[in-house]
Amino acid sequence: MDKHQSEVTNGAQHEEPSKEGMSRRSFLGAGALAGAAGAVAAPMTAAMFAATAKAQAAEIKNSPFVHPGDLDEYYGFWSGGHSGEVRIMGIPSMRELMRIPVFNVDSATGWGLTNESKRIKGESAHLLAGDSHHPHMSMTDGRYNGKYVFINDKANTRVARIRCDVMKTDKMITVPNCQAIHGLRVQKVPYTKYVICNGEFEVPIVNDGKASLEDVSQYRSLFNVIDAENMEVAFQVMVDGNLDNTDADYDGKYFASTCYNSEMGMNLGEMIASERDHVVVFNLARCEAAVKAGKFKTYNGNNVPVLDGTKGSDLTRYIPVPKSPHGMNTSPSGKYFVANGKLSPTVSVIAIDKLDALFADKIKPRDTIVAEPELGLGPLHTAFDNKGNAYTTLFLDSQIAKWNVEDAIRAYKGEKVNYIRQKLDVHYQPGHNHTSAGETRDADGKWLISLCKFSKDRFLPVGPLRPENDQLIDISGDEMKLVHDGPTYAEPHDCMIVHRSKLKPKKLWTRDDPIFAETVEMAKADGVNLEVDNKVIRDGNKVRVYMTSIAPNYGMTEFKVKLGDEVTVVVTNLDQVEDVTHGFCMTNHGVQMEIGPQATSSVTFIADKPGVQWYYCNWFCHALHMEMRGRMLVEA
Ligand code: CUK
Ligand code: CUA
Repeated sequence: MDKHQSEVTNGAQHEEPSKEGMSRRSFLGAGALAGAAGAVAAPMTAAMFAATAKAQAAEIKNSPFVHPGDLDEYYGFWSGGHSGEVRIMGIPSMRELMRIPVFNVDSATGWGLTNESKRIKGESAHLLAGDSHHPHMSMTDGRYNGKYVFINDKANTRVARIRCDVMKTDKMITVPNCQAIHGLRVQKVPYTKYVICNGEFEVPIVNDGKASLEDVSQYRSLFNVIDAENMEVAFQVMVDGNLDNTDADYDGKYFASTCYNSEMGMNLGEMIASERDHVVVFNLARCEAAVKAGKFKTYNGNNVPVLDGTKGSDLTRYIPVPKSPHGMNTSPSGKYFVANGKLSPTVSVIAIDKLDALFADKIKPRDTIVAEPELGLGPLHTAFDNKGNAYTTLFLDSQIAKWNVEDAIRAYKGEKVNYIRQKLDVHYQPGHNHTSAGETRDADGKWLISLCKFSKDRFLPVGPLRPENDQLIDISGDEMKLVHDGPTYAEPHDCMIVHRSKLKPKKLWTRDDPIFAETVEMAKADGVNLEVDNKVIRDGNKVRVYMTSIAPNYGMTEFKVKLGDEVTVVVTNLDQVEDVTHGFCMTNHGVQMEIGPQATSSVTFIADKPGVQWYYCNWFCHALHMEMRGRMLVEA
């Protein structure tokens, strides 16, 4: 137990941390027996009291109940699906700690409205919607490093990055040459140099309006490799079929993506016609060498190298698996890629240590499959513990199947072993699931989240639109135990659970933060010292209003502009006090924003209404928060 972890637990446990490997059930069992003996026979001895206290401590440790004032042991990062955001959860309490607007517009923080957020959104600043699916944290040597969380936007073919020191989106790109970025993961080893993601929908590779709806021979789906630090597409790999989900190995050599619709059908009937689809494995070293050697083409007027990874290429291998696989998950042992069957009741286990031989053409693609356990109906995604077990969501059965990977491999060889350990009902129709640190070497086998698409009868009815249900499952014992139902709004697809020791978010902004560096530069050019000045700068019909804020005052409580001016208000929050966030809202102009302590934020609007317009602070900051306001006079 590390220091951080012991801080999280309760007082009783500080004296007697339960030992790793000692199951909760056996612990509880011993305590319960001691208690029962005490009740029927002689008064409890000191030893019995101690045993009971121990049992209670063990109970508390695995309880999802986090007492008021206590902190969670894990951060959870949840995608917000077609709400376009990312949410931070506390695990195991399942308390929602924060929302990070990404592809959506956020009225509270001004994300999508402020100049800083528009700069980050770049060419897609005009887009106000998104569909976020897969949040994944950067890693070093196969372990979360607390630096970034990456997330895809299926709706608008984008990838964004969240900076974990401030928990704000700091980069966003639109990926060219493809449509609908879906599966996204990170390179795990040696570190996250690349973010990998799939362009799901196949489109004409030159999509200039000259392609037809009938001839689909030039339609392609692309695998995208993005430089994680500068957030530029390093290269793309063209494949056959369309790509779905993806994951990386623990050797820094291979990426694997599931591929459904290998028939390249354009409607449902055509898409599910063939009995087999495939997993595409990408050879990173060969891809990088091909880019270096200039063995690529460019399309659609951009300069992103596109490699040919279609069948027969030496950059890829196609491993046939039962039809329409969906989730792709690497076991934390680093030994296996698991492709989840979706339309097949099986998952396909690919031995990563056989891939060298596959790429050397010494074995056939199917020779890499070492197990294909039958788990139930609609397997979508698989998570792992640290004891060799896997947990697969069964969408149609509304269950999670716990199975043992090595036993499934033995069964595939013909041995009579039961690899299924347990099936647990979840409520209802689970998509993704995720275990604590389960996509890293730190998988700890404590918690499992099941992201259920339907809640049906689990909560008070709230009209035709119902919440989804994120269920928390204790997997620390031999049996999975459902411990919490958590309603969520549209639509967490995926999540990940990070031990709190991995993250050290800032309490205040630093004045030189790159997120508002351009605004600081603009002030400098205007001769404004943001730390002290409250000034109006006129530049033709553009007006820049610089003001400071310290609770409960704006540094400027009135200013004048002319009707039709383009007004940029820049607020610098000089408060040095944690948690004192101010806001700026210009009434009747549709603009508002958050200004965190020591941050600078700006927003631009047209002064299109003559007369007096009040502006006010919309983040509650002080007993005199209501009084924190001022007037803009728009002269006709
Ligand atoms: S996908 Cu949603 S359930 Cu976008 Cu990861 Cu599988
Ligand atoms: Cu400042 Cu409310």
